[in-house]
Amino acid sequence: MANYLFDGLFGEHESNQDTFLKLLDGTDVTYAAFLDKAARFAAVLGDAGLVAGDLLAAQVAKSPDGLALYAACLRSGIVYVPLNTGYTASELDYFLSHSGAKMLICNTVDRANLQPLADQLSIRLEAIDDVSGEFCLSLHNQVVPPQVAVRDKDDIAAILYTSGTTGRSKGAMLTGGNLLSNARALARLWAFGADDVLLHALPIFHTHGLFVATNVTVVSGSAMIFLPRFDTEQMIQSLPDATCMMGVPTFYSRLLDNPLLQRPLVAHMRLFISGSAPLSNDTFARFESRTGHQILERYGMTETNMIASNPYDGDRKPGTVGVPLPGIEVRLSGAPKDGPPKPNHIGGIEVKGANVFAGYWKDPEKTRDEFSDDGFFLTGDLGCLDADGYLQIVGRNKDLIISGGYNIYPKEVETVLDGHPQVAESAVFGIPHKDMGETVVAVIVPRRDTTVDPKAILHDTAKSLARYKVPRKIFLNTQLPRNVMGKVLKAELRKTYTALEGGQ
Ligand code: MLC
Ligand code: AMP
Repeated sequence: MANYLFDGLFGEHESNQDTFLKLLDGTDVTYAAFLDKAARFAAVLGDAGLVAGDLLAAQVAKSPDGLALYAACLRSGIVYVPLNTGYTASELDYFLSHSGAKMLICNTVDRANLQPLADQLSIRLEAIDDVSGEFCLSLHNQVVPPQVAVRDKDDIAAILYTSGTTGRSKGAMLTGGNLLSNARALARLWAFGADDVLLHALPIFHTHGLFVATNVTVVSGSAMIFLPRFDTEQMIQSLPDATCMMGVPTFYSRLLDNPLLQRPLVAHMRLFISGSAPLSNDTFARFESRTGHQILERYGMTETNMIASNPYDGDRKPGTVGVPLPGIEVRLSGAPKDGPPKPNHIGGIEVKGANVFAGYWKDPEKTRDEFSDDGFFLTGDLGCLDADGYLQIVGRNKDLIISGGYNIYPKEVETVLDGHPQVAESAVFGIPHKDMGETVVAVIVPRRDTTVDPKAILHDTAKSLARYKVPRKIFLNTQLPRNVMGKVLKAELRKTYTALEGGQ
């Protein structure tokens, strides 16, 4: 195969006149039109000097063109580095410097803000939606698309940055083999077909929206209702035209808060899938009683794509993430090597298979740290297996907060807070939140002889951190609880402040 991933995903769609994207304004984009746009992007990127193996970073609002840019990179073998649209310039500085991306694509509204950074790093900056700019104009003028680049199964297709427990983000390198094997496995498992219409309201800079939702749709030749973002009313309006939906648990709890979500609205739906964060038993039960549908929960990670899923046919057990996908090995640390899993044994979840990434970009040491000697990836999640082999995630041995499906590593936020002139030290942790599952809060020990202004601290923090990482509340204290080793007792803080906030 000339281009393992691109051909595997899009190979059969070049002249496919079926709808790929259904847009809010009533426009439909066919597969053929989408791939024509991707070919034009590929030509423009080639003219700009990018070749297979170069990195392209994109911080773009969700749009059909944003998605075509992803397809263009796969077509040209350019390594796609999608970035959360919430990242501030100072966060981008790290991603761009570390990745060594040759080009950054943004939206026109952000261009002035990003130009100084691009100049400083000598990165070419282009706006995807500047219709009068040279970049977009040359898109229309392209007539002969370049050859599809030759890419192997093991070539890196994308690098997705994930935060780390040390506060430093790591770039997970995903190969064509990783992405295609997972897309095919999921499409088969969830019985996706050409008649499906997926309601897509997720961002397209993360594994969930970009790989799970988009790649599964493409390998199945189905269509997506491509919403710019999650909006409950919009979802309710779009559900009658969809057959499936994927979302984080917040999508489901927000839908449940809307009285228009009733059985007749979704009677025709084939499948509701949830992931990226724990789906509560309460949401599962309320959704089933209101709609008659059992949400299918699955589990994955940027580094591993999807690992386990509840079945399409068969028991969907609430509170579990189902069984490992075909061909993927899952084991728990400390479990006996042979024989059936011991019920109630809790261990670190370790994974091996074609889904597991190729390592962290420019970080062989970190890569080594996160694999066992026999090649299993250590997820940092804690789980147990029931007698039927269903995996339950019972906790994490990584200091991580998941808010509305976004991961926040406390260390990164603490580093920023600790650098503030009013702060002596800080502890950041998550407390339960009705809408987001967890929300970020901080306890701050003020510096002596300073007047603290929590509002000012939060305002200053938001200058360097994306807003979803900024604590929703700051509590002041004279000291942080520590154990004898001097480690801050986060569990104790979580308990104390959850009680104080009444569980939100
Ligand atoms: C937005 N905000 C958030 C937030 N999303 N804060 C905390 N957590 C979040 N998830 C901030 C905004 O910046 C804004 O801040 C304020 O909250 C307004 O919120 P909102 O309007 O209510 O948020 P909304 O835009 O509706 O977004 C909420 C959401 C969105 C849940 C719809 O976050 C979302 O689409 N989440 C999906 C994330 C996702 O795709 N994760 C997959 C990761 S891949 P302010 O300060 O300006 O008020 C992965 C692997 C796997 O995990 O297994 O899938
Ligand atoms: P990310 O690094 O953004 O890819 O997030 C991956 C993490 O999300 C995993 O390590 C889990 O902690 C969490 N996660 C994903 N899916 C689920 C799920 N269904 N239930 C609980 N946690 C999940």
